Amino acid sequence: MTLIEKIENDERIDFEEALSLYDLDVFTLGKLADARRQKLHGKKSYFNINRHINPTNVCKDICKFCAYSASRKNPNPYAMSHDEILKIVDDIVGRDIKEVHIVSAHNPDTGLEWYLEIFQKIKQKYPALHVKALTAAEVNFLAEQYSKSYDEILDLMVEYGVDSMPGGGAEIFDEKVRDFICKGKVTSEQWLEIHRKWHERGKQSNVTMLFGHIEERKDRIDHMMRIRDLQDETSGFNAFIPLVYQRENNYLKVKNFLTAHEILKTMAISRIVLDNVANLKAYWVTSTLKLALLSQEFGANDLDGTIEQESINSAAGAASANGVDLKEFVALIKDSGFIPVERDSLYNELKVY
Ligand code: V47
Repeated sequence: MTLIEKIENDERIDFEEALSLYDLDVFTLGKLADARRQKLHGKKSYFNINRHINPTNVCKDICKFCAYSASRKNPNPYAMSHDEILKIVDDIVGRDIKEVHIVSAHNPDTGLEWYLEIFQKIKQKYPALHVKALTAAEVNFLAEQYSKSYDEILDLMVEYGVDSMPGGGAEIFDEKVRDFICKGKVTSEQWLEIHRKWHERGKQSNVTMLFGHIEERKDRIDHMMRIRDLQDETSGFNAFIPLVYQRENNYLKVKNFLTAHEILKTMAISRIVLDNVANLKAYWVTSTLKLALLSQEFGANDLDGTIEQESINSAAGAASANGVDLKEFVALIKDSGFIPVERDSLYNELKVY
């Protein structure tokens, strides 16, 4: 049986086979990935109405790719008060927003309560609002900073009202690449352990992959394989989110940037390799809206959301500072030949447009 037949028969492929997929032409890959997508989701493309909040940019870690944290290149440190965060939440709830995605830098000066009590305050006021918050990198930071175990931090998250965990901080799991781009931060093993423990609590999360910097294709496949292994154990990942590296205002000197061709191939390959993760998110913030729409033909079935405001990726050059208008978003998905479906944070359908 050829590799293509194997994929068409929905058989699992191994590392070498996955890597060799990059040798196929982009259209063949697109066709294979689209068949998988259509079996699971037909022509539906999901999104949610959400708002990102990034409460502080003060960070004890130094990731070379990051343009968001306060540093020599971005000397504007800030940390929002809970009242400031609640004011944003008050405003968005009135506009039908159903999820807040709260991610911060690793600020050693705020105290553990500052990180956690805001979730409780939001949930007490708006029990129906989904709180997606704290990456595994933040969990690791809080555990180290306040001498707690992961179990203790994760239990506190549940107690204070975190509904699901975002997929940030995964970057690239290969230890050599990881050491170069973000040494000192949560390790790959720790990142996976934290998500395993979160899933063991009956909770769900996402997983990202930062690509297009110094990693090689084999590192991306390795990253996907480690995710697939954990997902076999827990089934806790809702979505895989490849993040296209943004080049501005950071310390990572990358000469060659990804072509659209390579991004689409990677999308398609991740749909094929991650046969146990239902949703592949084309995060328009880092890929551009146009390429995210095209990614729908290459396996992606989710376009994240309207976002409203975003600070981490836009600091590094992404055109996402102000989100996207809902009407325009829906029209773009329709015009591209897909069915826009508003979902909640756990992928229950809310409205088919
Ligand atoms: O982990 C930082 C990335 C992530 C850059 O779970 C960069 O639904 C590109 O994880 N170029 C945070 N990326 C964002 C994130 C996320 C986004 C949307 C949805 C979800 C979800 C999660 O942003 C970080 C890091 O990998 N990032 N700098 C950069 N220069």
